[in-house]
Amino acid sequence: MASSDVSTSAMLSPDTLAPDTLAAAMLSPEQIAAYQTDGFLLIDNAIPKPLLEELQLVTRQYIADSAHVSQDNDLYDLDDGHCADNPRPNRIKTPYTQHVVFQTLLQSPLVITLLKQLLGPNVRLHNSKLNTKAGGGGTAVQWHQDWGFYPHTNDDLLALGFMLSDIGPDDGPLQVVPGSHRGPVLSHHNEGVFCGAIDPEDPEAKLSDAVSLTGAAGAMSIHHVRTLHGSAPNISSSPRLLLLYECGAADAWPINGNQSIFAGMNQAELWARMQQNMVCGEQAATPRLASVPVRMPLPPPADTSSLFAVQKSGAAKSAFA
Ligand SMILES: O=C(O)CCC(=O)C(=O)O
Repeated sequence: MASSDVSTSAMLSPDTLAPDTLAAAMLSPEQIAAYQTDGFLLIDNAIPKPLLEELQLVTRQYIADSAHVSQDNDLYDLDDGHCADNPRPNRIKTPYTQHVVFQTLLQSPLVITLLKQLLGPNVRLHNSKLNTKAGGGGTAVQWHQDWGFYPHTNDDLLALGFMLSDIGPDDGPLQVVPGSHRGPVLSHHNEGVFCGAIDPEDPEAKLSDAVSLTGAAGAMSIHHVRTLHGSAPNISSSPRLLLLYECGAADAWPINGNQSIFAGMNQAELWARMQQNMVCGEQAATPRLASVPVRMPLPPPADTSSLFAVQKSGAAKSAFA
């Protein structure tokens, strides 16, 4: 879908959103402390209604348009059972580069204010994704730490998760293990191959402590890059829509070479992409090296085209029925 296909984005410039969103964006000292302790936050009513409605409209259109696609491609990851009569995308890939409305949200004062409070003045977008877990059993995401996929020179990275649908217990909400971002980086390997998921039996995983991040459409979650998380199948009748932006301090540089989102780029292209992905502030050529535990996502499984492909082709152990 071309960005011109959809309605009102031009009216929703980041500036016009300021009055509605800044109040939600200023985190209290208690919220910042909770994020540091627990590795996640939940904020209700984060997206102003006109923008939420447009995000929902655009998302519904992408889901409907997936009916014309029969296999995974640069735009869609498809669920088992997907067909023209019953479109079931798991994910719309890199929504930030697909439609202006997803740029409007990330560049809004809400998001920039939040990001600066948690990551400092210079913030770069790592990746974006819109997980559209279909109703009637849409795919589980097995337990993992995002850090297992994309280690950096320091761990000042997080994922913003915007709920574009109401998300209750039956919808396969994101679940997180409080405090796990301060613990070890768990093995995401099965029989020596990266599988993008931990072993649910790993005694260090403490999955019984997990909490579900539910909320009404317009709410948002934030989770640290090392926070252990996953989600069960969606057993409700409608899609669960979670829009994720993974962002980091600009001095956190990816260290997984060809497995990173900069795969295959030459030095000039890499630098240009880093500049393009800046959300606020400046990209410097001076990575900050922190003492952080790292396990490389290597050797790779047969299919590394998406998280779903990694977990499937790497034969990740399922924690969900
Ligand atoms: O959509 C979800 O429930 C989890 C998504 C996630 O962890 C991911 O895409 O990395």
